[in-house]
Amino acid sequence: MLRRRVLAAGAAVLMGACLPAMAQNYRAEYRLSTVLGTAFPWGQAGERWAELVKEKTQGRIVIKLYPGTSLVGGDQTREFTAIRQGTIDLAIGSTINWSPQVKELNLFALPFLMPDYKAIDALTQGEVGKELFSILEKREVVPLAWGENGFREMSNSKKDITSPADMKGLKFRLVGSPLFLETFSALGANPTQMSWADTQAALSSGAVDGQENPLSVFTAAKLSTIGQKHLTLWHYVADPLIFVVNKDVWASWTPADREAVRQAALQAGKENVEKARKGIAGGDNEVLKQIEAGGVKVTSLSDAQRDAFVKATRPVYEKWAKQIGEPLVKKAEAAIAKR
Ligand code: X2X
Repeated sequence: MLRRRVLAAGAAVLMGACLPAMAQNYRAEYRLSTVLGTAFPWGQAGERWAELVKEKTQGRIVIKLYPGTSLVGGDQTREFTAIRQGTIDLAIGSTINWSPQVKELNLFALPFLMPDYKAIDALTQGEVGKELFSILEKREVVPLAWGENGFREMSNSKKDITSPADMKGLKFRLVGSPLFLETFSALGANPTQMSWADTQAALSSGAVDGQENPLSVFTAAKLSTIGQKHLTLWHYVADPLIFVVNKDVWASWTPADREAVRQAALQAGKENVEKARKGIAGGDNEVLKQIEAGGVKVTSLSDAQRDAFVKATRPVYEKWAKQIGEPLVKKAEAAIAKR
């Protein structure tokens, strides 16, 4: 009897010692970085992840959304470094913005690698996706799930574009790694690198003529109202999003809470992909109709027209396949061929 009481008291002391210690490791709030805000599927994914985490951890983990990559002053290509350094606790980032630090993520920006949505899925949901996650783990972030920004279509304020020759001399705003600049240079355009934070003003003032972004971004950012009246659907690249957590933050959580955060990311990612494709994919043209209603001339390319863009950018593809790593690129090409 006495022994049992001593044991019970001992257990109570132990629990008393452990519980506050565990709670102390948890911060009142964790900072989640995204480029786009809640008017866009990307920012909505951030909101949803936070909501699901709160629900699944019974409020133990509270996440605050920082859109506009505001934790790095809007400089989206510095986001990955800030996650590693702990200025950012969690992020949903585009492969484009992290590719300056993680060269393998340039894979998705190889021009015309992915012809359709099935091709994106064949990469993110297959062996290539796993390999990229293990590369990210080696770079000391914890990758949890894939989302999607989308196929990036080209718009400009000057003219309809049906061939690389039409792009000659047009000034395009681009972001990310030199691969983008080289692709647009190969097409004869005049590319300039700029963060999203500066892009709308640059388009409005005419400092740049064009840009490339998914249709969901084109509509939510109302680019047709700032002169972007010519849109070419060329599906040249697509950028998936990746849900990650800083590794020290991850280690500070209990295994059960880590699993809750992972499941929340997987669910928010799945919903995000559906949202990013809504009105765009699978014969549903709602978004395109909306864009045309805004006075935008939408140009689709014939196979022959598209081939001219493929051919012009092929040397860039081949050069960058080597930089990314031929085995990974070959694996991606094989997964797409088998889709
Ligand atoms: O800056 C862009 O173009 C955007 C919003 O699509 C990305 O962050 C890659």
